[in-house]
Amino acid sequence: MAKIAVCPGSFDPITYGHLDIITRGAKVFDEINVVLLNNASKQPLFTIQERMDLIRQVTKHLPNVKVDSYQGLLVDYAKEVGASAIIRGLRAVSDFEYEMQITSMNRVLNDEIETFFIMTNNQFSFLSSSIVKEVAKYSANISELVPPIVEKALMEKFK
Ligand code: COD
Repeated sequence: MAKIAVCPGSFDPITYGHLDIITRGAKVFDEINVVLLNNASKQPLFTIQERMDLIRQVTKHLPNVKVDSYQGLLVDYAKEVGASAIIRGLRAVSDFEYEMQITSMNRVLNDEIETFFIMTNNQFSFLSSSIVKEVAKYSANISELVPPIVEKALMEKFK
């Protein structure tokens, strides 16, 4: 049976940090479903369609990666697509508390789905979509933080 994992997030927009987690996950699982979900504490800059298009374009070289969006609970989505695992990235100790909280909540909701953490690549340990948006607003060089197509989309948003 194929081992399917979901890689959930806001991806507003996708960065090289996200891409690194997706790429490494795709080496371990047969299929990765990158899924855009609603994070109640975030106000996205990009629409769902824009974010999905960007993820699709930057993952098109990975044949076992699919991109999707879902209005609902992550565990319900995972069940719908037959996934047995959730992949999350960990950057620093500061991520731990939040990740622990959502992992525990997801386990209460469905204890058959395991969460796996992939430690960030050192070079991306400081990187987040928020920090990228913050500097892109001031036309700073973000070419080492996001793929060229994402950089272009950010420049369009802030022009
Ligand atoms: N290096 C490594 N990993 C990274 C990096 C980096 N530089 N940047 C981000 N990541 C990882 C994050 O740690 C995370 O694992 C993933 O990439 C996605 O990050 P974000 O910021 O795009 O996504 P979040 O954290 O906003 O996603 C939260 C969800 C949308 C998954 C969550 O709110 C959710 O599940 N919503 C649906 C409702 C639900 O089911 N709620 C119950 C659980 S609380």
